[in-house]
Amino acid sequence: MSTASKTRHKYEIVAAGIRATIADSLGPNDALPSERELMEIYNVSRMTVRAAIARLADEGLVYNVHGSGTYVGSPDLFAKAPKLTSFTEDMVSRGYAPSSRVLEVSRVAAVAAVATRLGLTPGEECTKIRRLRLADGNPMALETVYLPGGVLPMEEFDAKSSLYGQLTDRGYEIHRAEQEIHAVTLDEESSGLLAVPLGSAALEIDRVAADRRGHPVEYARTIYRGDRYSFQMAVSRES
Ligand code: 16G
Repeated sequence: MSTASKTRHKYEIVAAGIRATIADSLGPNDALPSERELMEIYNVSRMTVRAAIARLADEGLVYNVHGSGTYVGSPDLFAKAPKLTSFTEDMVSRGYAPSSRVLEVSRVAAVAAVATRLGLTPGEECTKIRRLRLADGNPMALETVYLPGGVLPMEEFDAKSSLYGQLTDRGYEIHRAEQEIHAVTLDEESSGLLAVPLGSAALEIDRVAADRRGHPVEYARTIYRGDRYSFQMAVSRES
């Protein structure tokens, strides 16, 4: 095992321990034990403690006050920290029952824009999936997804169930993503599918998602109805 992976393993254990302490005995804005105390409790170096706290701060679970220490975040802020979710998870957390109408599942040659994002050579095979996603039976989003052919051949995709669930089962669990959000107006086809008037405003989120090894696994363009969907995120001056 390399030194880097050993360190990662340790800080994850410390982060899990601190998470459990917070859940059991600390409330919003309570101070965490000092760095030195955490080093003693977990018998680890200062670097490992700092890595564990940085991880928890990324999750929004704790925040640092310069020169003072680390404190437990408020649940409100924590709940709004953006999470990488699938449509299924996102809808369930908003209290809707998710479902899908499959529009297209095909094998296509990657055009340049898709190839660049997925780290493929233009012309390489990928799987294209278009689905109308519904919440409580009403149209919510229109997804166009591209996956490298080797990750999920079209014949093996069950379009009615969660894509992210199937990627996890195949060893390509989505771990992180880069997203760009912008406004669009809906053309005739997309407004018809989303059941809103032609030219309605909508929110497009473009996502390139990678697995734990950092390999791009998905390029997706998801268009959400502007009248039904909003995207919340917590922002902070902490670096
Ligand atoms: C969301 C994702 C999309 C992903 C899909 C998987 C955004 C902006 N897009 O629509 O990238 O392919 O979920 O959902 O969140 P599933 O696992 O429910 O099929």
